[in-house]
Amino acid sequence: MPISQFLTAPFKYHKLQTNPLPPTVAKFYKSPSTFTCISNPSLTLPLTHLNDDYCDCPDGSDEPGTAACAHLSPLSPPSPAQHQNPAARFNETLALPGFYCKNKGHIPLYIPFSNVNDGICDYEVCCDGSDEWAGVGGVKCEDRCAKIGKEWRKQDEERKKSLGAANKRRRELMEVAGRLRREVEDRIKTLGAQIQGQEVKVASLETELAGVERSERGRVVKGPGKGGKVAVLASLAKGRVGELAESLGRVRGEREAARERVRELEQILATFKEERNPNFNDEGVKRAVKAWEDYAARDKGPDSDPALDRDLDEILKSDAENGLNWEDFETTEESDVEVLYKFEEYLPKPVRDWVDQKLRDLRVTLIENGVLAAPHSDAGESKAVQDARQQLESAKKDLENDRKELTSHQEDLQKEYGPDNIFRALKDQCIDKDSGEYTYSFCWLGQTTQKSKKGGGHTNMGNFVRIEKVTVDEDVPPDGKGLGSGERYSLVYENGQHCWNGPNRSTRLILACAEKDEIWKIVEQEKCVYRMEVGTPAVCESAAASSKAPAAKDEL
Ligand code: MAN
Repeated sequence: MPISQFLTAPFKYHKLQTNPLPPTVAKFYKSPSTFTCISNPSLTLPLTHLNDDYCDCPDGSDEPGTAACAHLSPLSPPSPAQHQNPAARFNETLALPGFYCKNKGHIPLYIPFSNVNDGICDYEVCCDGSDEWAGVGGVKCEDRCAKIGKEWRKQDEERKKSLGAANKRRRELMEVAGRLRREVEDRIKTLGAQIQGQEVKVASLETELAGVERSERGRVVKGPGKGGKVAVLASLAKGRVGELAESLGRVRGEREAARERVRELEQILATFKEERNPNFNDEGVKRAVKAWEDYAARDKGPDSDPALDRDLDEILKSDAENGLNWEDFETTEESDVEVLYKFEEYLPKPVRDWVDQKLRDLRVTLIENGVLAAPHSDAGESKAVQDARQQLESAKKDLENDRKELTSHQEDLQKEYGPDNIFRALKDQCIDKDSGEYTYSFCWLGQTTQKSKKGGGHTNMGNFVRIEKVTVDEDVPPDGKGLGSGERYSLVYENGQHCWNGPNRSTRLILACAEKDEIWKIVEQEKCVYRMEVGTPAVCESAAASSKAPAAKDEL
């Protein structure tokens, strides 16, 4: 029996000691007398039943070196993940995940029991050829672990170097992502303060506008166009001002003449009183002298008021001397209101302010009490109201814009940006790849597109909607450009261009660690449903955390 070559009664125990058994289960085979099924301790067998090519234990543990319990094994060969993590193949049925190839000089791996002694050298898993220990059909498998192990270590070295560079790049991306997030947070703070200030400003401009509108309601002159009524008014005013100035000059001259005559008469009467003969007892003269004395004793105030005279001097100066150019008003391009402001400037300031204010207040009161009709609405707004309104509108607009920006930043902070926010650093960067008759591209958190090499526009293959995690189990090609096994980040793009007789186009990106961003593979899984395998440093450390490193290497 070939099996006896592997395990014969006289040195069963010794053979089991040296037989390649995983260190985790070797202890179960150390008993010198009997063997107890690992997962079924109620079943005890004589040692002759071990590796006797007959499956006694329900968990297959009595046949660690033959294919007798292979029917208990999973039909498929161990996956890369199961190679990397042998524990993954232990389940309730099997005590051992497979035949243990110690592979000295390389990495110990499990091979399905069904592959043991099947006449084929499975060097990919059992580089030491131990799976064909029985020499079935004369097959002898040499030990190639030294060569395969050396090649593997070389590649592993390169993989590690590449992983080191990828992790470095990832750390850089993390820094950028962190900085971008902090910028958003800072901007939110700044906007918060800015918005508070703007709210105060808007409130004050609203009050100001209301004040200006109220005040403007008291204005009288309002022409439909520039210079219309004001020009007429200016020309009337010019004539009237001229007449008044002339009259004032004349009255002032007459006043001076009258004063002179009064002085003359007073002088005559004073002389008359001094020089009369008191011995003439003339009653008429006595009464006249008494009346003069009474008149002279009365306080008649100052002869003239110098301040008033100076004002009159100013008023009586010519228009040119006053700097008043009527032509400016008669031909002005400015609005009536502006002109009136200027017109008022030519009145003495205290008078101008007082008159202006009183008149406005009076008009406003009359309008508010329904005594005076409000100015016609079709007359348009005054420049003062327009300016106040414009300032208010502009402040409101700034406030609105800042509020919108704040909301968008706040929403942005709630968005999912992947592990450590890493995709924030890549957002909107795009990667292309030619595949078949198309050039495909994806933009991080943006859009995926397809463009025919024969020309034409881009076809939208989906817009980014969310990040998910998916489990993959695939071989990694020698160049390392493959998804491998484990949990992977996936970016889902949906609602692309509608597909004739099909759905809206959609794309799923599945990401694996790589030194640089690169589309490895594109497949149209079903009509208008695409899948892209993408390498990127963005998921490296998380990838390392989710898929285990090759197991048991230190057991060599
Ligand atoms: C285009 C491409 C293909 C897609 C067909 C569906 O040719 O977008 O990927 O399968 O349209 O009609």
